[in-house]
Amino acid sequence: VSIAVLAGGVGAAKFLAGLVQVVEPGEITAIVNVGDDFELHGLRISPDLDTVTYTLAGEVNPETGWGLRGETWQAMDVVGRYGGADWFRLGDRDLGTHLFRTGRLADGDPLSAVTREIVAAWGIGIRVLPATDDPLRTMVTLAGDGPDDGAEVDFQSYFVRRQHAVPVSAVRFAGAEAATPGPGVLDAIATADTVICAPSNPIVSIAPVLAVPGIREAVTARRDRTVAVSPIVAGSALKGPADRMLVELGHEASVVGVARLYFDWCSTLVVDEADAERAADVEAEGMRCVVAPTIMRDPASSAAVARAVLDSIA
Ligand code: FO1
Repeated sequence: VSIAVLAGGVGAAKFLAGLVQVVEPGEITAIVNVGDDFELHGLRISPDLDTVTYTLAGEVNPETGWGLRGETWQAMDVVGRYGGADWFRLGDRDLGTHLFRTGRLADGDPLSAVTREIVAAWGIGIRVLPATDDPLRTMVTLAGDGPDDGAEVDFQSYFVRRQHAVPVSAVRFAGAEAATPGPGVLDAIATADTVICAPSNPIVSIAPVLAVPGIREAVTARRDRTVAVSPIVAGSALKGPADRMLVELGHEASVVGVARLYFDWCSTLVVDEADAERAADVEAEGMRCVVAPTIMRDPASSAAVARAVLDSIA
């Protein structure tokens, strides 16, 4: 078997940590969102690539779901002393990754090659591919009556700096039109026995992957073999602002809203048992609906979710 997984950050990382328990890691390719990437302090930061890598290495910070465990913050304290940007918390260990990535990219190597080196060094058995090596940045237009109304900011300025506490009126993926899929991405989708869309934010994790010209088409060609896990359970996101974002952008924050966004390119939606009564509504949108436990609390429950997803499309 070979499996391609469309992935964002924390939710996808937990799912992948389950999947490696039920299939050979060497058969898994994660195709990871880079729309959250940005530069700070002159450093190239790729949060979703790092969250996936650190989680599979068993080194992710268990309190936050991002960053490294056993972290210290001395460098950030010094940045703060200078009045520098310390709202995006780069731990002393995590900084090593950003220093290495930034230096290697400055040498002229693509993000995919640098990611391969980072992943190899953490001893992870799965393949981790950036959706694209080209610059693609998720940009968020803020709404509401504050001073920010109508301002367009990069993703982290919305998500971390403003703690995703402001409403949004639009999302776009700057650079997407000119981007090309990263090396191996289209092939992984075309040759996979199963394509899985991880339980990640549809608007800011999955959409930027599909926005790279060629990727959505490649997944659509595999629609019969593509299954998604709903990141919305009983109308709420388990983590992050996906539920609010869906509503603010005119969608329904429910498994049915997810089905309307995914049915073009995905045949099957796995929804949590809490949404069992909406399965018929999902099917009315043109997707097969499979009800299973989807909450990932620990390695055992993540493995159970992965197994249910594979069974749903066996
Ligand atoms: N998320 C936060 O809420 N606050 C932070 O200070 C923060 C720092 C950070 C550093 C490195 C990294 O890889 C991720 C980090 N994140 C932080 C998480 C991250 O920005 C978001 O969770 C994702 O971009 C959303 O998928």
